[in-house]
Order: sequence, then C-alpha cells, then structure tokens
Amino acid sequence: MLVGAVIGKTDTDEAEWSLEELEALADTAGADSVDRFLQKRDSADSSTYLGKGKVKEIVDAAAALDADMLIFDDELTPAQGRNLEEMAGVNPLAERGLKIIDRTGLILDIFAQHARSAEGKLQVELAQLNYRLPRLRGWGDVLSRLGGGIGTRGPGETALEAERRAILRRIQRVKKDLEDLERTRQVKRKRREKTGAAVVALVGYTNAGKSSLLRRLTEAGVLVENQLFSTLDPTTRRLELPRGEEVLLTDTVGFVRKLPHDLVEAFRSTLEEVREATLLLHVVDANRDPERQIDAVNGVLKDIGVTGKSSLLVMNKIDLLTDVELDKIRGAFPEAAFISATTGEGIEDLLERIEAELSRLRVEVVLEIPFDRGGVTARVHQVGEVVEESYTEEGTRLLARIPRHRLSDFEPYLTS
Ligand SMILES: Nc1nc2c(ncn2[C@@H]2O[C@H](COP(=O)(O)OP(=O)(O)OP(=O)(O)O)[C@@H](O)[C@H]2O)c(=O)[nH]1
Ligand SMILES: [Mg+2]
Repeated sequence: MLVGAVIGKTDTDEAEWSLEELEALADTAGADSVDRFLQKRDSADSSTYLGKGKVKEIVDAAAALDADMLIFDDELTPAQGRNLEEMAGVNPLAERGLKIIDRTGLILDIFAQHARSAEGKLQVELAQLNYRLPRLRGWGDVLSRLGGGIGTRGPGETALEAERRAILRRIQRVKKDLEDLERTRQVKRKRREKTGAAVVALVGYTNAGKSSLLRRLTEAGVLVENQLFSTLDPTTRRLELPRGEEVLLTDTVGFVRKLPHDLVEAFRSTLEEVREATLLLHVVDANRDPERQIDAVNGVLKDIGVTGKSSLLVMNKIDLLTDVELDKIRGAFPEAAFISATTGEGIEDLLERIEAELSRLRVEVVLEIPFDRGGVTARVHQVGEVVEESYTEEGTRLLARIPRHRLSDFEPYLTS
C-alpha cells in the first residue's frame, strides 16, 4: 500500500502525481500496489509522519487487504520508521508484521538491482550503508533485556554496536575503492578533453528515452528498457554532426523527484559528467506530463549544483501523440526540438540544433601564434573552427571560433 501526504503548501495534484511516480517505482522494484492513501496535514508528524489515528486506519486497511508492506512517499526519519514499525506490529524475530519502506529505501533497492559496473555497485552500496547506519534497529533491546543486568553491556547491545562498527568499516573501504575508480575516470576525462570535442550530456526524467536517443544517434548498443533507472552507468559515444564536427554524447542516470540525498552524494562522480558538459540535452517524454518531468529534473540539477548551463529541450516519443496533442505541446514549448527516438522523426533537425547551439557557445577570436609553437596551432584546429589562416613574419595568424570554456587555454596568443 502506498502512503503519501499533502503537507503544508504542496498542492494535492502534486502529491497525487508523486504517488503515481511512487507506484511506478514500486512496480519497477517488483511490488504490486493494492491501494493508496493520501492525507492532508499542516506539517509532518515528527513521530509517526502521519497522525496516529490515520496510521492505525491504514494498518487496519492493509491487514484487511492482506498487504505485505506500506511504502511511504517521503524519506522517514529513523524515529518515524521505528514508531511506524511498532504500530505495524513489525517483529523480525517472530517474522511478522507489515513491512515499512520509504521512498528512499525503495529507490535504493531499484538502484541496487540495476547497478552493473563496479563503480555503480559501490556507489549504490555506499548510499545504502549511509542510509542504514542511523536506522540500525534496536532489536538488540530485546536481547539485552534477556541477557544484561543493570550497568552491564547486554549481548544485544553488543551485537548492535558490532554491526555499527562493521558498517562504518565497510563505508571507509567503499569510499576508498570509489576514490581509486574516480581517479581512473578522471584520467579518461582528461584524455577526452584533449581531443577537444564538446561533451553533450543527455539528462532527463527516468524512462524519457535518453538511452534510446543515444542509440538512435550513435547506433551504440546501450541498454534500453521500459523500466525506471535502467541506466546507472554513464556511457559515452562519439557523434558526428551534419557539418562534420565530432562531439561526445553521454548518457546518464535518470532523475525522479526527491532523489535521495545519499544517492546523489554517492553518484557525485557520475553526475560530474553532467557538470562538465558543454551542452545538456534535456529529454522529456512528451506523452507524460512534460511540465512535471521538467520541474523534477530541474530540481535535481539544482541539487547537484548544475545551474546556468546551456540546454536544449528535447520532446521525445511524439509518435505516441495525435496531431492535435502535438500542436498543443508545440505551442507550449516553442523552443523545444520534437523527436521520436523510435521512428527517427525529427532527428536531423535535432542534430542541426545541437550544431547551432554549440556554435553559439563559441567566440570568434584572432590568435597570433609564433612558428615555434606549432602545437598550439594544431590545438586550435582541434578544439575550434579555423575560419582563416594566414602567415606573418612572426608566426601564424588565425581567425578562429573557439568554445567559450576553452578560451583561457589560448590566453597568451589572443590579440586585442
Ligand atoms: N513510442 C516510443 N517509445 C520510446 C521512444 N523513445 C523511447 N521509448 C521507449 O521508452 C522506454 C524507455 O526508454 P529508455 O531509452 O530506456 O529511457 P531512459 O531515459 O534511458 O530511461 P532510464 O535509463 O531508465 O532513466 C523504452 O521502452 C523505449 O523503447 C519514442 O520515441 N517513442
Ligand atoms: Mg537509460
């Protein structure tokens, strides 16, 4: 059973949509939802998230429906989780009661199922450990009451403490392994940077069609699946634009609302690819509440510190829209590109827009490069477009268009 709350100024529509998203997440994780509950409140209850009366009502309804778990549409504090478990009669020693899961736990579970690469697996594990640490359950309480006397450390408490220490040790280990992997990633990134190609990152709501678009554009064999979070590991492919420029196209993990903080933190280095991109292609499923997806994605981008980056809105899956729907959505998003990754419609236009956008991000400069600095001339050719090349007594004079973010590399040779 899914449980949400409309808290404070959140509007009901927003909460309904959030629950729908939660249902899709539950489905991806392999759970069937049998019912939904939504309660309006001024603020979340600090001890049980919803009011006690409401919780009792939900627990009873769950028992009547023979549900196995309650999934809460927010991250529960450790105390809320514990209290709710108590109210739901959870006792793992007796293997009974209604399991309590929150949005964060659910998303972590899906990520754990989908992680493929060594880095992805470690990132998810780190997020899970951090999530578990404050939630280690005091089942030891029961044991310590059986074993310990006043002032002595009960065996249960010891077990809890030992588990805590084991988790902390594992966190250190995972962090260290991740740092090593991150170094490798950085070396790769540096190597890519040397080629001078602009990096274009695909971002968007989960299941919007980012991987399909990457595949359509580059014929890369990436995983495309009708499920949430199928991509966790970034894939980068070369892409040639119509006028011959080569760019690197990177596919990334999909976003949802309220992406758990621990997860965002753990995926920091993966998301770095987004932060370092020259241009973002924001892919949206045109068929599924585009405004909400866009809001959710912009929210996550802001959370990970990506602001003010140029981005191109790409409305995907237009093959699923009727002409009337398509007209309406074109009117609402006049600046977007409209495509279907499945049929290939609009792809040519999209490539041209990427080209135009990248070209807009370049500045025209005149460079004077001494003859003994042939390497610099070669680099200008690599990273930018040379419009005119002439020779003076001192060296090569180039009229070139260079990506704005690369300008500092050529500082010493800029004229005026
Ligand atoms: N009809 C239609 N379906 C599409 C289109 N593009 C993608 N899909 C389908 O949408 C589903 C999700 O596609 P993906 O490419 O895996 O989406 P994604 O954005 O990479 O998703 P995550 O990696 O899970 O975040 C798949 O079932 C695709 O076949 C399209 O243009 N039209
Ligand atoms: Mg994908």
